[in-house]
This record gives sequence, structure tokens and C-alpha cells, in this order.
Amino acid sequence: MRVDVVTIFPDYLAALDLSLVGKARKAGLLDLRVHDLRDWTTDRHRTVDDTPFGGGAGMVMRPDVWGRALDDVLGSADDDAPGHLVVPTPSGEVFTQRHAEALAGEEHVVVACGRYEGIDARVVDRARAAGHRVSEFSIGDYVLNGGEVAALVMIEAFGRLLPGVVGNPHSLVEESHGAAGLLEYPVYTKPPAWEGLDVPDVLLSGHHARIERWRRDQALARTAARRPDMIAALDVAGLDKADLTV
Ligand code: 6GU
Repeated sequence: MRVDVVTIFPDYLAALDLSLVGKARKAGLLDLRVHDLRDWTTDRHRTVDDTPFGGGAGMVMRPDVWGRALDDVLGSADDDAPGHLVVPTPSGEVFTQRHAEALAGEEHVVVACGRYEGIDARVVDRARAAGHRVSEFSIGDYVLNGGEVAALVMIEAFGRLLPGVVGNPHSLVEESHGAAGLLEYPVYTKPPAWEGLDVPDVLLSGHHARIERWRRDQALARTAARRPDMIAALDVAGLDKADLTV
């Protein structure tokens, strides 16, 4: 998979050299390239922004600079692997594990990181008109200074789903926001007693069926307490009789 990130702060993306995503890059599973938007400016001051038409606070990123950058990086919609344009923005659709799964199946993703009050709206309009797929995503209901941290979040979320990146694919199945639609159960390791706190007996019992039942009950109780919206969204057909007694 190829991922291009365009930003005025390329150093923000340095963290993508580390950890799982870094390993995926070194293993050749992820071809990640970070670009400085200012490379597409034409003036001496390398200007990327200007004041908003209609007035108001802050600055808006210029469409001409972004247009040149995307012409180079996104390519043409009828290329072999046309880029899917991802624009992090607090006014986007909320990014979820389902979006991460969809992006992990793409051949080419281009992330356009805006700063200031955002990117001139014609940039996204023009990419769509040219036939590109465009997704505007928010990572949650709070405001960041720019799209870079959101880009890190999204790239880590889909990067770890690329085949071969996570060592044990089974760990992708049970984790929170996986297929079960529940938060993950609590986990414990050695020592079994620590500062007067004991690991639940059932986990030391070796009784596989009881352990499975306990974990599912914990996941259900936790999800009900912390994320009632996820309980409401559960498919009732996927529940068993014991689930309904939690
Ligand atoms: Cl994607 N960008 C910014 N600037 N703020 C955000 C966000 C994105 N998602 C949540 N807050």
C-alpha cells in the first residue's frame, strides 16, 4: 500500500518511523512518503495561506498551492492506482474502525493535512469533480490545531490492519471495536497476587469455557457502563441466552 502525507510540518510525522508502522515500512508492506506543502509554493515567502473571503478570524490555506501538490501526489483518477484523498478536519465524518478497515484495503491513500482555519473548499470539490474518492474525517469531538495528529491516528489505525503487520491476526479479532461490537475484557498477567490485588480465580482455573463466558460477561458489562451507544447498536441475533442475563 502507498500512503502520501502532505503537510507544512513534515517533522510531525516522524513518529511513523517507529513501532508497528515503522516495521511495516521497513518490511515493504507500507510505502509511506511525507511531503512538505511549501515545496509547491511559487513565491519567495513560500506562502500557503491567506485571509478568508467574507471575513472572520484566522487564515485559510490557498487552493492553488494545494492544487499543484495534489496534481503531483494524487495523480489522475484514471491512473492504475488513483489516490483516495483523506482530509482530516473537525467538520468531517467521525473516523471509526470500519473506516480503518476500508482504508487498509486501498492501494493508494493521500492525506492532506490542513492548518489554520482549514483548506479552501474548492480543493476538495475539484478532486471529487476529477473523479477521485474523497473522505473528510474527524477523529473525535474536540479541536486540534491541524490535521497532522489526526493523520498519525488514522495511519496507525489502518496500517496495523495491513496483512502481515500485526504478528498474530487473532489479536485483531477480539480487540475493542472488533467484529464483536464490544469493548475488550480486562486482562491480567503474572504475578497472580500483587499488592493485595488478586487475578480473578476463573482465569487461573484452566476451565476454558468458563473463562470464555467470564470474558464475554466482562466485555458486555464494561460496554454497557461506558458505551451504551454500542450496546444499542448490537445485532440481537448475535447474542446468546447467557448474554441476556448480564
Ligand atoms: Cl481531523 N482535525 C482537527 N484540526 N481537529 C480535529 C480533528 C481533525 N478531529 C478532531 N478534532
